[in-house]
Amino acid sequence: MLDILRVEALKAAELIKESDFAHIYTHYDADGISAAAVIASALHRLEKSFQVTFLKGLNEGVESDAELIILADMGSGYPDIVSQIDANVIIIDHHFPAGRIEPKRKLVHVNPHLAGLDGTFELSASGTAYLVASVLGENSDLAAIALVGILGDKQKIVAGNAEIVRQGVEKGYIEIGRGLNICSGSVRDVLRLSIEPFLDFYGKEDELDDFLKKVGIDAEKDIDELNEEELMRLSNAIVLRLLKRGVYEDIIEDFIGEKFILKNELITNAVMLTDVVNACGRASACSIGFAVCMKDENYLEKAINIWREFQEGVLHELVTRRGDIKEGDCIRYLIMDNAATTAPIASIVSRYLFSDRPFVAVNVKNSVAKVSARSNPKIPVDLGEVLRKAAMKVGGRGGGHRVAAGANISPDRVEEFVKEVDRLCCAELGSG
Ligand SMILES: [Mn+2]
Repeated sequence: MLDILRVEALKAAELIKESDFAHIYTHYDADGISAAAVIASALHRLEKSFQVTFLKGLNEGVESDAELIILADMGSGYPDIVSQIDANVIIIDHHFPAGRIEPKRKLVHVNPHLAGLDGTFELSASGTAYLVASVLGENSDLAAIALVGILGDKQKIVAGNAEIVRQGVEKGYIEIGRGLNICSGSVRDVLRLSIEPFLDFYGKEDELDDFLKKVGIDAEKDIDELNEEELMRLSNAIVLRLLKRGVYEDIIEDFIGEKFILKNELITNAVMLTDVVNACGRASACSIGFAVCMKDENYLEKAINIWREFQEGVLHELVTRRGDIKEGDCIRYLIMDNAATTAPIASIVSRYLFSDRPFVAVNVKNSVAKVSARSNPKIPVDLGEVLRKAAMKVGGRGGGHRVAAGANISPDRVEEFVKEVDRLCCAELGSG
């Protein structure tokens, strides 16, 4: 399945072997951070040195005098910027390639879309990086780190991703178990702080204690130490709670499906490791998430603390602002001032509080209004297109995917923008 891509990976390996140093540029999310860790580990094993720079996007620019630049989780969408780089370039990306790259020197472009795979669900940047690592040497343990990006980007365990998991399982680095796909820690802590799934216990500690008493589970017990029967009782009760709240059904499947255990990693619960790396990225502490992926124990405690603070921050924001959620004709929206985060809030609201309509979160901060919109595949609206058009109408910029999109607009045109988003959504839903 990965054979065509492997041909490109081999070319990348050749280019890597030619130089002693590579400057890796990567995206600041879990997929980008883990992709960089996969490449860096492979380079390190070949006794090559490297430097990693984390970016929000390639439009921030590349400034390096390295002979070899590796772009991870980015590059395919910015042919103009890549064409300006005066170095050998390897792109290891899974975003849809946009336009022609005219490289100044040698270029290798490893992207699943160029090899008959769908990079949205079938192979992440970390998985593509794993493929390159696998032709550089015996690096099959890195399948576990590749899984962090696969989960972080909410991809499916199919096609290329499934092949990576299969290899990790075969070599004993990944174990597929049963249990709840939820973070690790004491039962009370995990349920209170969980965002995926969001269980709505934050700030409702009494309700949580009641819930656990009814289910008959010790709140202080480590959730990974529950026996099979306790686990069954707890998962049934959680599923019931989620269903009562009308969450989007696929969430239940993700939650009680397979659970991945990463045998050799600092954090063995794959969901937890992904969450921790993601939080480090969001908290502008990418290098700490990267260090954990590189198995540097010195950073583990720091990373867990960042994760905890991040979860608390998002949940606090959500709990204090949920009363301000407004209804349009076809959407729901929330306008915030100086909120710490926008995208995670949009995600939770659309998945766990209201999954029947598109949700738009606007955050006015530093004289820019940042917009995050979310929906799910059951809602027949292309949010990427809607945000692109609505942002353009108010002189801003927007776009993205069907179910997750964003925009930046001027703060004084927020109301006009929200109205236009609502109108476009109604038009697509055929009720406008
Ligand atoms: Mn990615």
